[in-house]
Amino acid sequence: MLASTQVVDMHTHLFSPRFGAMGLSGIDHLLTYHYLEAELFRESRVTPEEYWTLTLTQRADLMWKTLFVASVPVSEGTRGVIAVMSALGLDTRAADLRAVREFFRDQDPRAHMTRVFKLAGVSQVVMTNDPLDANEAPFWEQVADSDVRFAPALRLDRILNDGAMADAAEVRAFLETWCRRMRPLYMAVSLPDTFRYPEDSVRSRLLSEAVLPVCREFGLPVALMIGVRRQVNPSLKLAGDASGRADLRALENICRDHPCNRFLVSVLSRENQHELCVLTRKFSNLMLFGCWWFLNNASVVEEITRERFEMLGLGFIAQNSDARVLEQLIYKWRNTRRTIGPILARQLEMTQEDGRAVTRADVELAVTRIFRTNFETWVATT
Ligand code: RAT
Ligand code: ZN
Repeated sequence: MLASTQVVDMHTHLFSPRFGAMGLSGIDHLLTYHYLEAELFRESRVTPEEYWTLTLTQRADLMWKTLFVASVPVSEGTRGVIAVMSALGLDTRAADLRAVREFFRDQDPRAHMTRVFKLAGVSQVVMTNDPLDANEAPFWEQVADSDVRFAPALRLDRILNDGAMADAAEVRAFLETWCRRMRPLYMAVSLPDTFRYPEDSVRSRLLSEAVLPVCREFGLPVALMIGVRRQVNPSLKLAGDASGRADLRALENICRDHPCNRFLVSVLSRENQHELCVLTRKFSNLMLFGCWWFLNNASVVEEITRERFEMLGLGFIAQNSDARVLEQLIYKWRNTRRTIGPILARQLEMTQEDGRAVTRADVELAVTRIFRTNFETWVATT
């Protein structure tokens, strides 16, 4: 059942074909994923400064040699590359990447994309679209996207975290324009572990006076991803972020003060997971989603998903992939199915033990809710 259910991947960093080279695919991007770069700097003598002077191909070669040829791929990140290669019929013990690169070069991009979606069991992915990204903005001037497999989400980090705009009226007008142009399923922001709400800050004011009102106007939820400590080690670039325990009273306040807004929430610290479940039980305008980034490892996914079933029943979104490279969909969703399948099965088994026979239809309902319809319902404008 879990294997055949088509999931909706509600937060990724993938791009539809219309965004051209912004959409990453292939072995070189798979190997230079920042989850792996963090591992490389611990296994190789290369310094980040040296590494960043290399070409993409050279970086991928170094990664392959260090983590896959001279070592055994055991970590979640390295096994991901192996799982993708294996699913595509590639030699996972190759001495170098020549044949692997050739394989990707020979693929027809559209047919390959369709194959990846099929292998991953994914019907739709939600992108992360930053209207203030100079590379991305021009693509939105073109005609609407015809590829329904990709849906937009309007990312607010530059506005709420980087001080790109300070005037609430200006931000409001900007967001209204972009909601009309982009037609996002939701707005989204990642927030530090120090996030407070309300507080005397530009972020807090922009949230109350611009973001939340525009979300209400357009019937959009806002996704709050709380607990990232950006650039703890800046020399690692994207791999230089860490996580921190947040004070979830901020979330409590924002949900209570804005009952007409809907919130999608993920928190990065393992230590915050239980209180997030508690808060989700208190606020019907809060939908918990995903096992984010450093949590997306079997051991943690297992622990927090069990807790979620126990405390929230089927009322949460079990996972999103956060994929940055197309083919990562294959391994990330394979891992999710492998880890969450048995947990759900055990949960339903206990329901049965307690006296209610579980039918095939019950299983189907459970699987589709946590991997698809909870999200679809949450973003459906009424
Ligand atoms: O998981 C990641 O790839 C991170 O680098 C972040 O992009 C994070 O998921 C985010 O959306 O901020
Ligand atoms: Zn992300």
